[in-house]
Amino acid sequence: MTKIDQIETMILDIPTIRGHVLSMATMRTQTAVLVIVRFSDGSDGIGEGTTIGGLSYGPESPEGIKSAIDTYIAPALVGRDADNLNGAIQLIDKLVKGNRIAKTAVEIALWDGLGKRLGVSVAHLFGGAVHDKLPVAWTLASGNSETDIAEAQQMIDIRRHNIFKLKIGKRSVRDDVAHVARIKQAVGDAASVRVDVNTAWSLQEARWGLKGLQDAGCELVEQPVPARYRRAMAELTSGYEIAVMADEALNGPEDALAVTKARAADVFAVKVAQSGGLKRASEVVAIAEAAGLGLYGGTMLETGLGTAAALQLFATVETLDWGTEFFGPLLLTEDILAEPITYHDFCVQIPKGVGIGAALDPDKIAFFRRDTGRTITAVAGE
Ligand code: MUC
Ligand code: MG
Repeated sequence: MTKIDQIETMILDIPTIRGHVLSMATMRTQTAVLVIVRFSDGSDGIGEGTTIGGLSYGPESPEGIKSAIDTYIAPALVGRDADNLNGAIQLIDKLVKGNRIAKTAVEIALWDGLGKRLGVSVAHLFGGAVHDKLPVAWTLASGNSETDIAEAQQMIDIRRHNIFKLKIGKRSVRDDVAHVARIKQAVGDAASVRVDVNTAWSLQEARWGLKGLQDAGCELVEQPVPARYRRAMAELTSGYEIAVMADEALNGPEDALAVTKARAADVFAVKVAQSGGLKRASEVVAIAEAAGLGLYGGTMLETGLGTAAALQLFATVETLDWGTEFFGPLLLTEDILAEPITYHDFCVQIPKGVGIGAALDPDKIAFFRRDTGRTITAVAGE
């Protein structure tokens, strides 16, 4: 029997190519928790657990993710059967409440290890890929309409993206709607324009906002109100033609079921990290499919590693009506993979190879690791 021998974690701080202005934080650095699981047969698996803007997006911080793994998850898994993923997932769910991103990081590494030992991709372990590429959005979040328009135009010209998600919610609703209308007018029919409010609006602000966004030609609004405002989300979903997408409201299959029952979204942004891992994310997908809801592959702006893992799962999903946003590595100044994920013709390619189809670049890891690498200060701020 191959056993789990050792679980190593480290924090990486990687600068972003520009400030990424979200309603709750401006990112100038992305921080990822990297997990390396070593197995008794000499093989290994790699995983990533990443959030956005320290503790400003969700309840787990990078430091908390590392600590949860080192203190609680790793000691429970060491010595166990490496090939029994369900056993490991069930044990950790019993021993550790919440901490979905920490669980995700370790679970991805276990899937990667299993795939590598069997000589197959993680998509194969989830029943087989039905896509070799997926449509991929880009987020316009420079904080400036002119810069966003120039960026959008460049992305269309080089055929990298023709779906744009605009980050709004920091300014007044009126200013935000004007910003979205300007960008939609500039790109016209060449691109789909959507917005993500990251929970910043009250229900009344959302009513004004959705009306204005709809008139401006915006197709979808993501998480306009706080995650716990399920009734408000239901009113917005039924009250407007613009599609309403749940993101922060979806923390695993239980939330997916509750949001579905409350008719509180038209579309699910399924994030592997927020779901609690690849298996739990596949369950969220199944609930949306059964309910006839739209699907979108969401990101926590992971590096190439977490992005490769998500691509393995979403390559197995029959219909992603709203595409994906697996552009995380493109927001970073450097990729940490030996062979970066490729993007062209408005799509991201599913990595080939065994496991999650990704290998680390050891020099980049040494450079960006917080404990021994170069120090980068700004993590998130106003
Ligand atoms: C989010 O809330 O969706 C995904 C893309 C992006 O730019 O930010 C994230 C977070
Ligand atoms: Mg979102």
